[in-house]
Amino acid sequence: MAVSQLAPTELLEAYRSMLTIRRFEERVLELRRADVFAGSIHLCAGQEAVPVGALAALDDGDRIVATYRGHGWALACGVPLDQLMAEVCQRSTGVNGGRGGSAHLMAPEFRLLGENSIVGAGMPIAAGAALATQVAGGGRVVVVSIGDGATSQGATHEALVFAAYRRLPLVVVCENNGWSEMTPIDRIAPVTDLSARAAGLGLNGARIDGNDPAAVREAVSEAAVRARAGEGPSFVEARCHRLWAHYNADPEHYRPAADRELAEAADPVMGLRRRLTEAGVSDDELMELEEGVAQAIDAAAEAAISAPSPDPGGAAAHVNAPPAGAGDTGEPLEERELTYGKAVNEALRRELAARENVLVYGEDVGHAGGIFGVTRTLQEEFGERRVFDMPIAEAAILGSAVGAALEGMRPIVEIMWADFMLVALDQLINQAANVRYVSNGRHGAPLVVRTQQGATPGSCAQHSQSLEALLAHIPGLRVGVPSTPQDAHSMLRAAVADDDPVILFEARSLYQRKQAVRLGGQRERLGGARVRREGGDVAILSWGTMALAAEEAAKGLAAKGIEATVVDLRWLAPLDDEAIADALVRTNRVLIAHEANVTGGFGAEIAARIGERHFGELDAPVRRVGAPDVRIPPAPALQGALLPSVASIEHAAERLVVEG
Ligand SMILES: Cc1ncc(C[n+]2csc(CCOP(=O)(O)OP(=O)(O)O)c2C)c(N)n1
Repeated sequence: MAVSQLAPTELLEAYRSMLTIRRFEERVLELRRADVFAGSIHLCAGQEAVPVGALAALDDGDRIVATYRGHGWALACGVPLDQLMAEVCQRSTGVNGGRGGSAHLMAPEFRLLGENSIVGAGMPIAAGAALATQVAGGGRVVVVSIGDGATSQGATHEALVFAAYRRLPLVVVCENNGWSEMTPIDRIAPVTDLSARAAGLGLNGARIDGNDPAAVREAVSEAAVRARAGEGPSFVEARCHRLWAHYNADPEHYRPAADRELAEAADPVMGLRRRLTEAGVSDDELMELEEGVAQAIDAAAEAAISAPSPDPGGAAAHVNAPPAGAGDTGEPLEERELTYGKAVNEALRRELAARENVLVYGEDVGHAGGIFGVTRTLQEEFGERRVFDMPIAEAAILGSAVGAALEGMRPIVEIMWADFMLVALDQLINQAANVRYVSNGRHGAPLVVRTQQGATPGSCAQHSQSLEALLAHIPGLRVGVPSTPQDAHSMLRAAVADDDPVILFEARSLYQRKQAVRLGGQRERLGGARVRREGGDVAILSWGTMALAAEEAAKGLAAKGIEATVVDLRWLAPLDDEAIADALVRTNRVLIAHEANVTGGFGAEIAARIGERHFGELDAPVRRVGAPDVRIPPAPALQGALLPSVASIEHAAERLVVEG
């Protein structure tokens, strides 16, 4: 359908929406130049027909994920003009109270799951939102907008592979304006027919005129019909022009004048106005509409300028919701002898049974039941809809968990080895961790990542790291390191109940350890250390594999007449500062033991906190035992020389008591 085939009222409405976006962008550029707010803005002038056409094809329940160039999408979604203007101006009245700004705003209440300032990162999130609606049988469609540059991103590729494999109701709208920031797409991509790239991954592809809102509407509409019919994702390449610079301060020294002239000649707002005139709409009618748009923009700008800045007193609020409290599982209390791995399996089984919105997925997790057998039989019991295998695509695993969580699911995803998480950390650190804060506390990403870590004989330097400190460093994430079958079970159940992203670092070396595990009854709260042993001479603070080693070391110390308190901290975020203070008061000597490398290990954080809060109370400096700052080799003889052990903990604790 060409523009001229739209009904006159539709044509006028499209013009009003596109003009509103254009005037909005002009005004925020002026406000930025007048220093009404700080930072960069990426404006979408020249691309207005894409969001306007796309939204015209969608239903009220559908969802949108946009890029940082997303003001047009926000307006087309119906985010109120004044709230959007105030957000771009970083005011308290903004849709996110000034926490999203121009490039990272979130407004799920208006269908906009969020903009994204990380190129390509919205793709796996959108795929996850599409997964959520597919699982829930909701019939929704998720539209994700990306630029041409974003088609080269790993996260984009992973999301397309995942969406095609699961036939997710996802419509990718690629706004191909020919520029990846300052570089033309044909300089960096041998295949510039971007829909062909997607076709190679099994998606329906279409290449359309992105200056024409009717062409966009038609293509998105067809894609949405296919998506709702269960026929999977589509890729709509909307060819358009970036009318202005990449961002407000970009001098565009790299851009040929001819390219800018081409963009000006193709201006979709002016083009639509000409067509309206040709269709017989009078100048008076157009001017009245234009006056109305101008007044609305003026009012929104004035309101934003005079709106208060966010209250600095609230700057630290909404990083996390309160941790999940204790609760009744509604299951009879029982005790069973289980291995650590089986205890995790039992927690997953019970959560899948208890909550329809729990999903369990990851690489080899479904059919095979996990490379360590931890998810065995869950797919048989709960079906492929809720327990399934993922492509080897960690960004898709983690990002889809964010999107699914935003849409009401409680995904529990497995990253096979903690080392593999490193290829996709963006989705945890830049995405999951931000949701609550950026949305001003209105939304969360309640997902659980299970992974396993640590060194075992033969494990190479890429399969042996202890990485908990990396994630405990990130505000917004919760981090647990269970050391026993009971904790592996109970902490996972607490994690699923929590409203924020939780990462649980299991220990591969402990999967076969057995213990009588209490199941059912009361679900424990999230957080809190466990005192494994009490003694007055020295406190050993530890977690994960070294918590067990510390208990063993304490037995050796006892044989020498040294009584140790052993605290298994279990959760590093939130950290049980009280348990640390109690142990310190009881002993006045603290040893911290962890398997991770010492520099920047979480022990450093604990030592610093003790220094800040308890300076002068100790009889000896805080000591740490951990792996030295060396890569981990597979040869057991070399590992043995590096890794902390029962003996090294015992030796360090003894020295602390004897020598101070
Ligand atoms: C992961 C990542 N790498 C690099 C950047 C810096 N950057 C911001 S915008 C941009 C260009 C993106 O081009 P495209 O996807 O075509 O979108 P457009 O700017 O044309 O809307 C780049 C490289 C970023 N924000 N995120």
